[in-house]
Amino acid sequence: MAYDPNNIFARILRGEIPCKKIAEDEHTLAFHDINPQAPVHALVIPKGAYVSFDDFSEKASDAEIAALTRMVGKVARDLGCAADGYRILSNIGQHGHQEVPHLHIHVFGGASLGRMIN
Ligand code: DGP
Repeated sequence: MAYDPNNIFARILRGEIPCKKIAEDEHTLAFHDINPQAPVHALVIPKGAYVSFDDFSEKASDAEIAALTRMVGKVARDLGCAADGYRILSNIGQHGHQEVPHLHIHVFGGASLGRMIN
């Protein structure tokens, strides 16, 4: 799938649409989800044009991959989730029910989340 430069997260990255920013570095941006599914629900995205984790895992530089990983952990710690635990998730493509075609890692926390896989 070709990257759509007008997807909503690309527009957030360009500052065309506001977001509740949590943190930012050279390669990543973290912000609160507009429709939170848990007391903490953050999104961490790369600044590069990657449709999904599939795309990112194949094409991103080691620096971009490291930055995204570090930012996910930092956001979870900064939002107070590290002690009691949290969940990270990325929906990928049609079967994954991905809605926004720019890679995003969901960070859920702040409450017991229930089991997803038994
Ligand atoms: P997914 O199904 O994994 O593609 O989830 C997309 C998420 O993006 C969903 O939890 C809602 C969130 N979202 C969609 N539009 C916006 C927006 O304009 N701002 C913010 N902050 N989040 C958004």
